[in-house]
Amino acid sequence: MPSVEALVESWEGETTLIHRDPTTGAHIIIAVHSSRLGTPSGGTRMKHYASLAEAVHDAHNLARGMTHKLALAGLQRGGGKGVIALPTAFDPAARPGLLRRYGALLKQLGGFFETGPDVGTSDRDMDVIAETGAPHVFCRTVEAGGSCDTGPATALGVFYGIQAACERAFGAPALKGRIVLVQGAGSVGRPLIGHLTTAGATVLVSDVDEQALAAVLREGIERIDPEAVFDTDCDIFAPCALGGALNRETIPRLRCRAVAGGANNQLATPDDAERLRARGILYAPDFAINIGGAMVAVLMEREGHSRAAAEARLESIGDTLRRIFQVADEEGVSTEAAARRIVERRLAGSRV
Ligand code: PPY
Repeated sequence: MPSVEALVESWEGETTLIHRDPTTGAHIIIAVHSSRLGTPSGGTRMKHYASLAEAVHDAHNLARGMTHKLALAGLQRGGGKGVIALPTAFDPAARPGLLRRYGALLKQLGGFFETGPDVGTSDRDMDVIAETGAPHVFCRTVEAGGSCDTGPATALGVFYGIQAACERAFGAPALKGRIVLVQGAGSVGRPLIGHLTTAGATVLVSDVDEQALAAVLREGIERIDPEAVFDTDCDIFAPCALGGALNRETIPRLRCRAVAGGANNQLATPDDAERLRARGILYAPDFAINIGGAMVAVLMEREGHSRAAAEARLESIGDTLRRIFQVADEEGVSTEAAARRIVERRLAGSRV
């Protein structure tokens, strides 16, 4: 991993802000990738990292992803991401205080960056951050007046994306009889499995967390050993765990026709998009397919939509993917490159 200084020097985004919380020793990183289309927005990831550089690197990549996904979805917001890098042996009793100080920082920044939940934070955490950070906080609980956790909306958007990928790969969007392997049975994987089984798909699932797995296993759902995920025959592989699932080691092993899942940053490196293309595996770019959570939050909390109206917009994720597949064909590039080209054209045509 390069040094923090080297990461900050080489990043193409607008701002890297690093704040140390003296009470806990945690580092708060706010990475603003682009404010071109509007207020930089993105979830806050809270976890322990091996080093500050790892945390900054994650914040940079996730913030870039937010710019791409918001622009692709046609939402007038810029991309950013918050990372709270916890010290080793973090005392859970210190959590509310840390979240309130994070909220105070957001308030001080005055709308420079607005946040919502991500891995390691929930709608209840957003309530705590909003005590000091409102109005710059999305996805508070319904009781607190927010649009609540993003997992179910992200999952529904991924489901529409999987249908679009099926249509492209097999000529019809129907999932009946298709085999879908879901990697990760967390906040997105779990509701996604529900949509898939309702649509008649055969679902295979894997998770390193036995408890998460137990919560989704029922009749007809087959469990796959985490080690065997990349070697298992399926029609669609849906990565819904942490990033980096697709890399030079795993791509040659894949036995699917398409990859379409909810995780952020699925490709370990940009070259991995070409590796998938060379193998004839259709890839639904992560930042195109996993915008559902942020989309519903932005539409409900900033554009006055009802939940039903916001959820109806999730179907547009299928349209976006169809457009990406078309551009990839027409321009002879990977779907990832096609999606980036669409984003660049959007950003170039922006009002700034
Ligand atoms: C994401 O979609 O990856 C998020 O970070 C979630 C989010 C982003 C912006 C507003 C609300 C939720």
